[in-house]
Amino acid sequence: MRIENVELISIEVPLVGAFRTSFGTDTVRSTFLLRVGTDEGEGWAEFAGDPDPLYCAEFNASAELALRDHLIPRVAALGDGVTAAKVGPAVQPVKGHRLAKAVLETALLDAELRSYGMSFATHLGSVKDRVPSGVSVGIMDSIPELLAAVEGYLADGYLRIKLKIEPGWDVEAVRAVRETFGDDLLLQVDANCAYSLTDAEHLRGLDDYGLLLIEQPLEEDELRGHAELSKLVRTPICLDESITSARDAATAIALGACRVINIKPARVGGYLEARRIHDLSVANGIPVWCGGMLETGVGRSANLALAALPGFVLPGDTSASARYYAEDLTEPFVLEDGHIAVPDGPGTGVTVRPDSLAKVTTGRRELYA
Ligand code: OSB
Ligand code: MG
Repeated sequence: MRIENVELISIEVPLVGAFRTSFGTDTVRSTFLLRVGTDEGEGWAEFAGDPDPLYCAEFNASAELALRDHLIPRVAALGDGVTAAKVGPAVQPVKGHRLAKAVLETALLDAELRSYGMSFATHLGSVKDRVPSGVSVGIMDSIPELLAAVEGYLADGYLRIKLKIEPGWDVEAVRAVRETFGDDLLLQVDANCAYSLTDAEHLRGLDDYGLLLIEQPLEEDELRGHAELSKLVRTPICLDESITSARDAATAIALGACRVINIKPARVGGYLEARRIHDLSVANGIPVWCGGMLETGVGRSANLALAALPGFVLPGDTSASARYYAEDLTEPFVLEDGHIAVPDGPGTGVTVRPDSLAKVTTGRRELYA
C-alpha cells in the first residue's frame, strides 16, 4: 500500500449535554478526522484529543504539526510497502505524540482492512458480536440533577454507571447513587488525576459503597503513589492516563499500582499496542475495559471491535451515539438490551455521511499530497 494523500478535516460536533470532568467542561466535541488516500483505497480515523492539553499533553494543533512534519513523512517514506503494522516502527524515533500516531495508524489500518474486506473485529481477534455498554456521567451542579441523569441512563438500559468525581463531588454523590439505585448497580468512579496521596483517608470513604473501581485518582506520572494508595483503599485502583504503552502497563502491574486497566487505543498509540496491553493484562490476571474520548461513530466503531476481545470483561464507556450526539457522523450506534453490536463490515464497518460531516466541518487541510 502507498500513501497518496492525507487530509485533515476539523469538526465541531455539539454534545447533547455539557460534560464536566475534574479538568474542564465540554459542550462540543472539537477535534479532527484524518482521511488517508492510498492506492488500495481510503481509510478514516478520528483524533481522540481536544483543543486544550487538559486530559493529556497532546491537543489538536500539536497533533496536526506532528502528523504533517514528522509522522506522515516517515510513513510515506515506506513507499509501496506501507502497512498499518509498519507505522509503529516507522514513527518510533519520534518521542511521544501517541494520540497523533494512533490516528495515522488507525486510518491506515482502516484502508488496509477494507482492501482485504476484513473487519477490525476479525483482525483484532474479537470473540463477541455485541458488547455490554456503560456510561460516563459528568459532574453536576446538584445531587438531584445527578440522580435524574443516572435514572435516565438506567432507563435507556446502560449496564454500568461511571461517575466523574473531584474533591467536593465524590463520597456524597456515590452514596446518593448507591442508596437510590441499590446494591446491584455496577458503579465506578473516575477522578482524572484530581487527588493526591494525602487524600487517601478521604478516598477510603468510597470503600463503603461497593464500587467496581476508582479510575486514575492521582497524577498520570504517580505510579508509586497509586501503588501506595492501593494498599490504603480496598476499592480496586484502575489506571487510565498513566498507561501510555504496554511497557507502562507491565510496570504498573509489577508495582501493584493498578488492579484494573482502562484501555484507550489513542492514548497508547493505536489499536496494535492496545491489543498488546490486552494480552499482557490477560496474562497477568488484570481485567480490562474499553474507555472512550466522546468519539463520534468514526472513533467509536473501532473501539467496539476492541471491546469484543476476550479480556474485556467489564462494561466499557462505549455508549450509544445518542448519549453524545443528536446527529452522529455515521449510522448511529444504538443500545439494545444494554449492548451495542460490534461492526462487522470491512475496516471500521462504518462510513462517514457526507451531509452530516458537512454540517460540522470547520476546516480542511491537505497534510500530504
Ligand atoms: O477519563 O475516561 C476519561 C471523556 C473524555 C476524556 C476522558 C475521559 C472521558 C470519559 C467519557 O470518561 C468517555 C466516553 O464516554 O467516551
Ligand atoms: Mg478516565
